[in-house]
Amino acid sequence: MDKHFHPRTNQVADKIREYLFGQTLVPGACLPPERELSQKFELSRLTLRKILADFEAEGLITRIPNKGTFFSLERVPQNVSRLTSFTQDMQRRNMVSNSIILKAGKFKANPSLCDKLGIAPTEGVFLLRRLRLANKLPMAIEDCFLPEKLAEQIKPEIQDDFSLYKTLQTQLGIFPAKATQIIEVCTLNAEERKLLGKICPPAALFIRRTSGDKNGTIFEYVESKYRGDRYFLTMDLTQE
Ligand code: 16G
Repeated sequence: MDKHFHPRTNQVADKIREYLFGQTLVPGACLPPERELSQKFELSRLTLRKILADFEAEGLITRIPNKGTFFSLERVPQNVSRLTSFTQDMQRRNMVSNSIILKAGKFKANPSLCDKLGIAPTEGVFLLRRLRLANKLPMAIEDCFLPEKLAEQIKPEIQDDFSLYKTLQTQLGIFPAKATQIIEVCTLNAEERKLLGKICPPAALFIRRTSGDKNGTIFEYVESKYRGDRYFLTMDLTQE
């Protein structure tokens, strides 16, 4: 807290902190309006704003011009040296994973995409586009391209709680063994930002993954956009 505040302001700031953060926090939720807070704590809007600026500097809240003030969200670590699925990653963090299926159907693929999947240009490609959620909050948009032949076998399973990796393993005996991943920073377009939530910053992680089984047969090519404010990447390094 700002040491230059008047002692009474410091006391009120503590009360506001208790009031806002003492209750069950819903990350990403909107704070009560400034008017309501200033009336409740008998503060001028100017003093309240100074207090909120302090909370923001501490990373407790995020203020977005013209949108409001929100409880900040925790970042989750993503170990990019391990070949895991979204569902596994969330389970490991005790978060409940879920998806909103945005598209699940045949995709008009170009030769380069078929090449990535290791299939002939005449073979069909299936697109599974999902908004991936953790504890009901949007984390990433994932475009998963699968050879149509493979997708046909798992299509009936595609629901909100569908795990591709789990289904491949349990139903088809396909075990993800090796993947190549490229990570870049990208800017989200308006539609993507709408899907990822109103406090989502415009910068995201753009991850492309090509995965295969132990025989080297490719089963997916995935383009994902991960929210820039929800992730940090970790990796295990070894000396050559
Ligand atoms: C992860 C993978 C993605 C895979 C998905 C399966 C990255 C960048 N991507 O999101 O390639 O298709 O998990 O998840 O990590 P699921 O088994 O939960 O459907």
